[in-house]
Amino acid sequence: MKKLLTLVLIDTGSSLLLGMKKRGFGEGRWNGFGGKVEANETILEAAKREVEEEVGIQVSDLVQVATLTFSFRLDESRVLEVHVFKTTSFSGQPVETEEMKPQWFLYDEIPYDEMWPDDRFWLPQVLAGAKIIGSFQFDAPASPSHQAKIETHHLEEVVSF
Ligand code: 6OG
Repeated sequence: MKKLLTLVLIDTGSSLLLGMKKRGFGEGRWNGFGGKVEANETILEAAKREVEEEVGIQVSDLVQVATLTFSFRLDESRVLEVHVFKTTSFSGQPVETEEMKPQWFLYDEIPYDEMWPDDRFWLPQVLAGAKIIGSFQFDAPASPSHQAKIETHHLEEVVSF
């Protein structure tokens, strides 16, 4: 079954707000903010809710910049469709929560070595203004003891979503 997820990039144009994931899927990696879309909400509502829950700020003017599909060879039941949004507008101050420890990174200091390995393929393009449809096949689901590796990937630039 395909799981729908959101990922929000809070981007000033020269730096990006990331959170260190403290627990659950992706623990120990820097990432944007997001999570599962619940049955009673739209993808956009889920994206805003997750940002507020994970880092305590309210975002508006979300623009979709990517749709990424992740599959895992050794766990074919897990397929993730992640809808990625970017925004420059938010209100409130980022705060650390039980899930995420936030930090601003200048574009050329983004810690790709401590992020999901797919990020270095699509994130620089998205920060440069591109819109991307991407798919990545990992060898296995990540666990703290296993660094998941990308086996194949495909990226396509689109004009709009
Ligand atoms: P929760 O499980 O905390 O949501 N996510 C990924 N992000 C990247 N860059 N690469 C991946 O490669 C990802 N898999 C999941 C989507 C998980 C959060 O992590 C993102 C969500 O924002 C496999 O509810």
